[in-house]
Amino acid sequence: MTKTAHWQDLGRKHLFQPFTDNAALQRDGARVITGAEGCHIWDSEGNRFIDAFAGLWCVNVGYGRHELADVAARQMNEMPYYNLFFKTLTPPVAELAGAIAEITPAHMNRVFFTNSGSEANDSVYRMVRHYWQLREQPERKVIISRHNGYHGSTVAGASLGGMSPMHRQGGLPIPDIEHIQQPYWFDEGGDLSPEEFGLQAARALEERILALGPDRVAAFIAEPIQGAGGVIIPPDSYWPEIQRIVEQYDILLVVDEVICGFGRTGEWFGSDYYGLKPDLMSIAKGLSSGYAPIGGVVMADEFAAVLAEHGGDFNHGFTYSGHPVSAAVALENIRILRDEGIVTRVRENTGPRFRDCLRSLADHPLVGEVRSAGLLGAVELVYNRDTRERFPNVGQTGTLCRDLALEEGLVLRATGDTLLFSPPLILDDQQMDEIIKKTKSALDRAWSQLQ
Ligand code: PXG
Repeated sequence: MTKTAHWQDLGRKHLFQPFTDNAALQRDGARVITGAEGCHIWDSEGNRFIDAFAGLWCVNVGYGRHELADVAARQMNEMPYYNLFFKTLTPPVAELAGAIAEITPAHMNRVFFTNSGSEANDSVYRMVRHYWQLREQPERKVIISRHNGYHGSTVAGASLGGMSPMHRQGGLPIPDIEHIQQPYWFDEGGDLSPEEFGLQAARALEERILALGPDRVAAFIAEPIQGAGGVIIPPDSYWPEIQRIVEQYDILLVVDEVICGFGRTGEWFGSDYYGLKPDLMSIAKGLSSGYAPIGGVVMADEFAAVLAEHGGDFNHGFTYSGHPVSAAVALENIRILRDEGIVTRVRENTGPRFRDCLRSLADHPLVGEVRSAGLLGAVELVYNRDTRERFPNVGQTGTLCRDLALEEGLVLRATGDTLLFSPPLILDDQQMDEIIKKTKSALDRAWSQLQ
């Protein structure tokens, strides 16, 4: 048996894999990824791929950064574990909290650590309710979110998210979570201009607040740009109107920065990109560039003061909240992003260049729209370019293009008939050209197969 067959066999017998049809995997076997460097990964058969997806939207500084491995080893040798419970802390966690406060918006200076984005959003759920109890408005319980948003896989995370295939498994969402329209002009905008549609989608929030009664609504949670939902970049009219509405009704604004944070849009956070004033931000992924599991909830000063000064014991936390090894890795990762000017480079150089490169695909007969923000991008595949009509079996063309791209040596993601790009932020011009060239061949081959 080859090594690949051996690992696939073990996987078939003993693994149950996330977001995977495990029966199909029994037939097909998994791809075994064994190595990675910069923007590339290798499988166990020696095939090399350019990773236009940065793992799972997370390897912002690219693979193979020895500085990150070195700080992890140093921290493990020095002190592999201690916790933040019962009035203790560890140096890397304190340093990391300070570094996060420096790069987050000026009014946000405290962070609660978790191990993932899902745990961050579960923590948000509890913090928000705790906050309104302390403000003596316990009836403010409802959190409003959006259809097709993604906020994680835990019970609260999946409930806050608006993914119906997730809700169907396990009877979600839990009570007092409401979903409103997403600002997805390409699919849902009809004959409205993007600006008109953006306002309409934002006003769905106000309508829901009024329907529920403003004194029942605790918070609105959203990704600045929906990632897993399809890199949905809202029209320019959307976020200013949302900001107006949350302020008018005194609703907390929770910005899920798990994908948009740490330079993805060319700013440190999606909140900077759109000029938002969040009360809470969920962070994970790019915080450590995926090298170690860590996430968190960053709190506005006013919010943190209510919990800290009036809340007594905060009865919530994880054994690994602020794990020192993950914290040391995240701290070094932020240093790399800052000292190497990676975020600035995405804003001034690679982001605009990526937009131009994607535009070169816009005339393809399969393509209905291309869009990007920094190094987040999407290509919409359509049956009819003029009417934005999709192919009858939505998802088939996206999957076909994704599989053909893989044959070309390119990893990207398809959500329905939308191709998604989220490459490492260190991508150079030549690598960007390689991604575009391989995407174009995949589109050409898909087009000729569909004829
Ligand atoms: N919020 C957002 C915006 C995310 O994208 C989470 C929270 C949850 O983070 P954790 O660390 O618990 O996974 C995410 C994660 C996909 C895909 O198919 C995306 C995510 C996770 C799994 C699959 O694109 N995003």
